[in-house]
Amino acid sequence: MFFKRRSAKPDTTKIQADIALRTVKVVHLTHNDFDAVGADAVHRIRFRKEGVYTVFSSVGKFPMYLDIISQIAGKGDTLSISDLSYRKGIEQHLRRLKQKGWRIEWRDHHRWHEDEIGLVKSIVDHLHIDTGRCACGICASDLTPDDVIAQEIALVVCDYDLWKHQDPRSGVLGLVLQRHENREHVRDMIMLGVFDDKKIRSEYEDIMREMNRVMERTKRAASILGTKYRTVVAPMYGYPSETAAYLRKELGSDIEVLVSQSGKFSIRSVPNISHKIAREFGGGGHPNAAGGFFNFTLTDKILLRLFKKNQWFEKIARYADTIQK
Ligand SMILES: [Mn+2]
Repeated sequence: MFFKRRSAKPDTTKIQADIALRTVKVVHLTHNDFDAVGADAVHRIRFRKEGVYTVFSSVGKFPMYLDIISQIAGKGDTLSISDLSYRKGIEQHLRRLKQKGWRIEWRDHHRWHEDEIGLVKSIVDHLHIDTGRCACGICASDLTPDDVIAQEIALVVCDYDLWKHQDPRSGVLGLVLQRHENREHVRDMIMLGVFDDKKIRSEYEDIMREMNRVMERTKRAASILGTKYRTVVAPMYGYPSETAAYLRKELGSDIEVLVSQSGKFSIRSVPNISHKIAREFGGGGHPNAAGGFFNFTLTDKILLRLFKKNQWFEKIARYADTIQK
Protein backbone atom coordinates (compact mmCIF):
# COMPACT_ATOMS: atom_id res chain seq x y z
CA MET A 1 0.00 0.00 0.00
CA PHE A 2 2.76 2.43 0.93
CA PHE A 3 4.33 2.40 -2.48
CA LYS A 4 1.26 2.25 -4.63
CA ARG A 5 1.51 4.64 -7.54
CA ARG A 6 -1.45 6.96 -7.89
CA SER A 7 -1.17 7.67 -11.58
CA ALA A 8 0.00 5.59 -14.49
CA LYS A 9 3.37 6.58 -15.93
CA PRO A 10 3.25 8.27 -19.31
CA ASP A 11 4.14 5.87 -22.10
CA THR A 12 7.46 7.40 -23.14
CA THR A 13 8.28 4.64 -25.60
CA LYS A 14 5.10 5.38 -27.51
CA ILE A 15 5.75 9.13 -27.43
CA GLN A 16 9.27 8.55 -28.74
CA ALA A 17 7.98 6.36 -31.58
CA ASP A 18 5.15 8.80 -32.37
CA ILE A 19 7.60 11.67 -32.74
CA ALA A 20 10.16 9.64 -34.72
CA LEU A 21 7.44 8.54 -37.17
CA ARG A 22 5.56 11.84 -37.22
CA THR A 23 3.93 13.24 -40.30
CA VAL A 24 3.29 16.61 -38.62
CA LYS A 25 5.65 19.59 -38.76
CA VAL A 26 5.23 20.85 -35.21
CA VAL A 27 5.85 19.12 -31.89
CA HIS A 28 4.31 21.07 -29.02
CA LEU A 29 5.87 20.34 -25.64
CA THR A 30 3.81 21.99 -22.94
CA HIS A 31 2.69 21.82 -19.33
CA ASN A 32 -0.36 19.80 -18.24
CA ASP A 33 -2.87 22.40 -16.97
CA PHE A 34 -5.58 24.63 -18.47
CA ASP A 35 -2.99 27.16 -19.65
CA ALA A 36 -1.21 24.40 -21.58
CA VAL A 37 -4.44 23.07 -23.09
CA GLY A 38 -5.30 26.60 -24.23
CA ALA A 39 -1.81 27.02 -25.68
CA ASP A 40 -2.25 23.72 -27.49
CA ALA A 41 -5.59 24.82 -28.97
CA VAL A 42 -3.88 27.99 -30.23
CA HIS A 43 -1.07 25.93 -31.79
CA ARG A 44 -3.58 23.71 -33.55
CA ILE A 45 -5.45 26.72 -34.91
CA ARG A 46 -2.22 28.28 -36.18
CA PHE A 47 -0.66 25.08 -37.55
CA ARG A 48 -3.81 23.41 -38.88
CA LYS A 49 -2.07 22.70 -42.20
CA GLU A 50 1.30 21.65 -40.78
CA GLY A 51 -0.15 19.43 -38.06
CA VAL A 52 0.74 19.35 -34.34
CA TYR A 53 1.84 16.50 -32.09
CA THR A 54 1.42 17.42 -28.42
CA VAL A 55 3.32 16.24 -25.36
CA PHE A 56 1.72 17.34 -22.08
CA SER A 57 4.44 17.26 -19.43
CA SER A 58 4.72 17.86 -15.72
CA VAL A 59 7.40 20.34 -14.65
CA GLY A 60 9.44 17.40 -13.36
CA LYS A 61 9.37 15.40 -16.60
CA PHE A 62 10.21 18.36 -18.85
CA PRO A 63 13.99 17.66 -19.11
CA MET A 64 13.30 13.97 -19.77
CA TYR A 65 11.05 14.81 -22.72
CA LEU A 66 13.63 17.23 -24.12
CA ASP A 67 16.18 14.45 -23.85
CA ILE A 68 13.92 12.02 -25.72
CA ILE A 69 13.16 14.49 -28.51
CA SER A 70 16.83 15.47 -28.85
CA GLN A 71 17.58 11.91 -29.94
CA ILE A 72 15.20 12.22 -32.90
CA ALA A 73 16.04 13.96 -36.19
CA GLY A 74 14.32 17.34 -36.50
CA LYS A 75 14.48 17.67 -40.31
CA GLY A 76 13.74 21.38 -40.01
CA ASP A 77 10.51 20.79 -38.07
CA THR A 78 9.57 22.96 -35.11
CA LEU A 79 9.72 22.07 -31.44
CA SER A 80 7.50 24.59 -29.70
CA ILE A 81 7.82 24.74 -25.91
CA SER A 82 5.20 26.57 -23.89
CA ASP A 83 4.24 27.18 -20.26
CA LEU A 84 7.42 25.49 -19.01
CA SER A 85 10.26 27.47 -17.51
CA TYR A 86 14.04 27.33 -17.63
CA ARG A 87 15.70 24.51 -15.71
CA LYS A 88 19.34 24.38 -14.76
CA GLY A 89 21.38 22.56 -17.39
CA ILE A 90 18.57 22.55 -19.96
CA GLU A 91 20.82 24.29 -22.50
CA GLN A 92 22.62 21.01 -23.15
CA HIS A 93 19.40 19.48 -24.43
CA LEU A 94 18.64 22.58 -26.48
CA ARG A 95 22.06 22.49 -28.16
CA ARG A 96 21.59 18.85 -29.05
CA LEU A 97 18.13 19.56 -30.45
CA LYS A 98 19.62 22.26 -32.68
CA GLN A 99 22.34 19.87 -33.86
CA LYS A 100 19.63 17.36 -34.71
CA GLY A 101 17.93 19.90 -36.95
CA TRP A 102 15.04 21.20 -34.85
CA ARG A 103 13.76 24.77 -34.96
CA ILE A 104 13.02 25.71 -31.36
CA GLU A 105 10.43 28.23 -30.21
CA TRP A 106 9.79 28.83 -26.51
CA ARG A 107 6.99 30.85 -24.94
CA ASP A 108 6.64 31.16 -21.21
CA HIS A 109 5.30 33.39 -18.45
CA HIS A 110 7.28 32.16 -15.45
CA ARG A 111 10.04 34.26 -13.90
CA TRP A 112 13.42 33.76 -15.51
CA HIS A 113 16.77 35.24 -14.45
CA GLU A 114 18.38 37.62 -16.94
CA ASP A 115 21.32 35.28 -17.53
CA GLU A 116 18.96 32.36 -18.18
CA ILE A 117 17.16 34.41 -20.83
CA GLY A 118 20.46 35.37 -22.46
CA LEU A 119 21.71 31.81 -22.47
CA VAL A 120 18.58 30.28 -23.99
CA LYS A 121 18.12 33.13 -26.46
CA SER A 122 21.57 32.40 -27.86
CA ILE A 123 20.51 28.84 -28.72
CA VAL A 124 16.82 28.83 -29.71
CA ASP A 125 15.17 30.44 -32.74
CA HIS A 126 12.50 32.35 -30.82
CA LEU A 127 12.11 33.07 -27.11
CA HIS A 128 9.20 35.08 -25.75
CA ILE A 129 8.81 35.54 -22.02
CA ASP A 130 6.12 37.75 -20.55
CA THR A 131 5.27 37.40 -16.87
CA GLY A 132 2.22 39.63 -17.25
CA ARG A 133 0.25 37.16 -19.33
CA CYS A 134 -0.63 33.47 -19.31
CA ALA A 135 1.38 31.23 -21.64
CA CYS A 136 -1.70 30.73 -23.81
CA GLY A 137 -1.98 34.52 -24.17
CA ILE A 138 1.64 34.76 -25.33
CA CYS A 139 1.04 31.99 -27.88
CA ALA A 140 -2.14 33.67 -29.13
CA SER A 141 -0.49 37.06 -29.64
CA ASP A 142 2.58 35.48 -31.30
CA LEU A 143 0.88 32.85 -33.45
CA THR A 144 -2.73 33.88 -34.09
CA PRO A 145 -3.05 37.65 -33.58
CA ASP A 146 -5.96 37.90 -36.03
CA ASP A 147 -7.92 34.79 -35.04
CA VAL A 148 -11.06 35.67 -33.09
CA ILE A 149 -11.49 32.25 -31.44
CA ALA A 150 -7.83 32.05 -30.39
CA GLN A 151 -8.07 35.49 -28.79
CA GLU A 152 -11.16 34.44 -26.86
CA ILE A 153 -9.43 31.23 -25.69
CA ALA A 154 -6.55 33.37 -24.42
CA LEU A 155 -8.94 35.65 -22.51
CA VAL A 156 -10.65 32.74 -20.77
CA VAL A 157 -7.38 30.94 -19.96
CA CYS A 158 -5.61 34.04 -18.65
CA ASP A 159 -8.61 34.78 -16.45
CA TYR A 160 -8.02 31.44 -14.73
CA ASP A 161 -4.27 31.21 -14.86
CA LEU A 162 -3.62 34.68 -13.45
CA TRP A 163 -6.18 34.15 -10.67
CA LYS A 164 -8.55 36.86 -11.88
CA HIS A 165 -11.65 34.64 -11.89
CA GLN A 166 -13.97 37.15 -13.48
CA ASP A 167 -15.15 34.89 -16.29
CA PRO A 168 -17.33 32.03 -14.95
CA ARG A 169 -16.27 29.80 -17.88
CA SER A 170 -12.67 29.77 -16.73
CA GLY A 171 -13.34 28.29 -13.30
CA VAL A 172 -15.36 25.46 -14.79
CA LEU A 173 -12.79 24.56 -17.44
CA GLY A 174 -9.84 24.94 -15.09
CA LEU A 175 -11.42 22.49 -12.72
CA VAL A 176 -12.52 20.03 -15.39
CA LEU A 177 -8.90 19.92 -16.60
CA GLN A 178 -7.70 18.75 -13.21
CA ARG A 179 -8.69 15.41 -14.69
CA HIS A 180 -6.14 14.87 -17.39
CA GLU A 181 -8.40 12.55 -19.36
CA ASN A 182 -10.52 15.62 -20.17
CA ARG A 183 -7.68 17.47 -21.91
CA GLU A 184 -8.31 16.42 -25.49
CA HIS A 185 -12.06 16.93 -25.29
CA VAL A 186 -11.76 20.44 -23.84
CA ARG A 187 -9.05 21.39 -26.34
CA ASP A 188 -11.08 20.21 -29.31
CA MET A 189 -14.18 22.07 -28.08
CA ILE A 190 -12.50 25.40 -27.34
CA MET A 191 -10.82 25.27 -30.76
CA LEU A 192 -14.36 25.46 -32.13
CA GLY A 193 -15.18 28.37 -29.84
CA VAL A 194 -17.32 26.13 -27.59
CA PHE A 195 -16.56 26.60 -23.89
CA ASP A 196 -19.33 24.54 -22.35
CA ASP A 197 -21.15 21.34 -23.23
CA LYS A 198 -22.88 18.40 -21.55
CA LYS A 199 -19.68 16.45 -20.89
CA ILE A 200 -17.89 19.48 -19.43
CA ARG A 201 -20.91 20.21 -17.19
CA SER A 202 -21.21 16.69 -15.79
CA GLU A 203 -17.46 16.36 -15.22
CA TYR A 204 -17.56 19.69 -13.40
CA GLU A 205 -20.33 18.64 -11.05
CA ASP A 206 -18.67 15.32 -10.33
CA ILE A 207 -15.31 16.96 -9.60
CA MET A 208 -16.95 19.56 -7.34
CA ARG A 209 -18.38 16.82 -5.12
CA GLU A 210 -15.05 14.99 -4.95
CA MET A 211 -13.15 18.23 -4.34
CA ASN A 212 -15.31 19.26 -1.41
CA ARG A 213 -14.48 15.97 0.27
CA VAL A 214 -10.76 16.44 -0.42
CA MET A 215 -10.73 20.00 0.96
CA GLU A 216 -12.43 18.96 4.20
CA ARG A 217 -10.02 16.06 4.64
CA THR A 218 -7.02 18.35 4.01
CA LYS A 219 -8.23 20.89 6.56
CA ARG A 220 -8.56 18.19 9.22
CA ALA A 221 -4.98 17.04 8.54
CA ALA A 222 -3.43 20.53 8.41
CA SER A 223 -0.66 21.84 10.72
CA ILE A 224 -0.59 25.56 11.46
CA LEU A 225 3.05 26.70 11.76
CA GLY A 226 5.32 29.74 11.44
CA THR A 227 5.78 32.94 13.42
CA LYS A 228 6.19 35.83 10.99
CA TYR A 229 3.81 34.18 8.54
CA ARG A 230 0.89 31.94 9.37
CA THR A 231 1.92 28.90 7.35
CA VAL A 232 -0.43 25.96 6.89
CA VAL A 233 1.21 22.71 5.84
CA ALA A 234 -0.84 19.61 5.03
CA PRO A 235 -0.64 16.36 3.10
CA MET A 236 -1.75 16.67 -0.49
CA TYR A 237 -4.93 14.82 -1.33
CA GLY A 238 -5.52 16.54 -4.68
CA TYR A 239 -6.77 19.85 -6.12
CA PRO A 240 -3.84 21.95 -4.82
CA SER A 241 -4.98 25.37 -6.07
CA GLU A 242 -8.55 25.07 -4.89
CA THR A 243 -7.58 23.46 -1.59
CA ALA A 244 -5.00 26.18 -0.88
CA ALA A 245 -7.62 28.86 -1.48
CA TYR A 246 -10.03 27.01 0.81
CA LEU A 247 -7.44 26.68 3.61
CA ARG A 248 -6.60 30.38 3.31
CA LYS A 249 -10.25 31.30 3.72
CA GLU A 250 -10.97 28.80 6.51
CA LEU A 251 -7.73 29.10 8.51
CA GLY A 252 -6.68 32.66 7.71
CA SER A 253 -3.23 31.61 6.50
CA ASP A 254 -0.58 33.62 4.64
CA ILE A 255 1.15 30.60 3.12
CA GLU A 256 -0.24 27.18 2.21
CA VAL A 257 1.97 24.18 1.46
CA LEU A 258 0.54 20.85 0.27
CA VAL A 259 2.91 17.91 0.43
CA SER A 260 2.47 14.73 -1.58
CA GLN A 261 3.66 11.28 -0.57
CA SER A 262 6.64 11.46 -2.94
CA GLY A 263 7.95 14.67 -1.35
CA LYS A 264 6.69 16.93 -4.11
CA PHE A 265 4.97 20.00 -2.73
CA SER A 266 2.95 22.90 -4.04
CA ILE A 267 2.99 26.27 -2.32
CA ARG A 268 0.72 29.30 -2.46
CA SER A 269 1.26 32.57 -0.61
CA VAL A 270 -0.28 35.99 -0.03
CA PRO A 271 3.15 37.69 0.19
CA ASN A 272 5.13 37.49 -3.08
CA ILE A 273 7.60 34.88 -1.85
CA SER A 274 6.37 31.47 -3.08
CA HIS A 275 9.08 31.21 -5.78
CA LYS A 276 11.81 32.12 -3.26
CA ILE A 277 10.70 29.46 -0.80
CA ALA A 278 10.33 26.85 -3.55
CA ARG A 279 13.82 27.60 -4.87
CA GLU A 280 15.34 26.61 -1.52
CA PHE A 281 13.72 23.18 -1.97
CA GLY A 282 14.71 22.32 -5.54
CA GLY A 283 11.82 24.05 -7.28
CA GLY A 284 10.51 27.37 -8.52
CA GLY A 285 7.52 29.17 -9.95
CA HIS A 286 5.55 32.35 -9.47
CA PRO A 287 5.55 34.84 -6.55
CA ASN A 288 2.14 33.58 -5.39
CA ALA A 289 2.21 29.97 -6.57
CA ALA A 290 5.15 27.63 -6.92
CA GLY A 291 6.31 24.07 -6.30
CA GLY A 292 9.33 22.10 -5.14
CA PHE A 293 10.59 18.84 -3.80
CA PHE A 294 11.52 17.51 -0.35
CA ASN A 295 14.09 14.73 -0.28
CA PHE A 296 11.97 12.25 1.67
CA THR A 297 13.50 9.36 3.59
CA LEU A 298 11.41 6.26 4.17
CA THR A 299 10.70 7.52 7.69
CA ASP A 300 9.41 10.83 6.29
CA LYS A 301 7.01 8.93 4.06
CA ILE A 302 5.76 6.73 6.87
CA LEU A 303 5.28 9.68 9.24
CA LEU A 304 3.39 11.64 6.61
CA ARG A 305 1.10 8.70 5.97
CA LEU A 306 0.44 7.88 9.62
CA PHE A 307 0.66 11.24 11.42
CA LYS A 308 -0.06 13.68 8.56
CA LYS A 309 3.24 15.49 9.12
CA ASN A 310 7.03 15.09 9.21
CA GLN A 311 10.24 17.11 9.78
CA TRP A 312 9.86 19.01 6.48
CA PHE A 313 6.71 20.76 7.67
CA GLU A 314 8.68 22.72 10.29
CA LYS A 315 11.62 23.15 7.93
CA ILE A 316 9.68 24.93 5.24
CA ALA A 317 7.69 27.05 7.71
CA ARG A 318 10.94 28.13 9.38
CA TYR A 319 12.56 28.92 6.06
CA ALA A 320 9.54 30.97 4.99
CA ASP A 321 9.88 33.07 8.17
CA THR A 322 13.41 34.11 7.13
CA ILE A 323 12.16 35.73 3.92
CA GLN A 324 11.17 39.40 3.73
CA LYS A 325 7.92 40.37 2.05
MN1 LIG B 1 0.90 28.67 -17.02
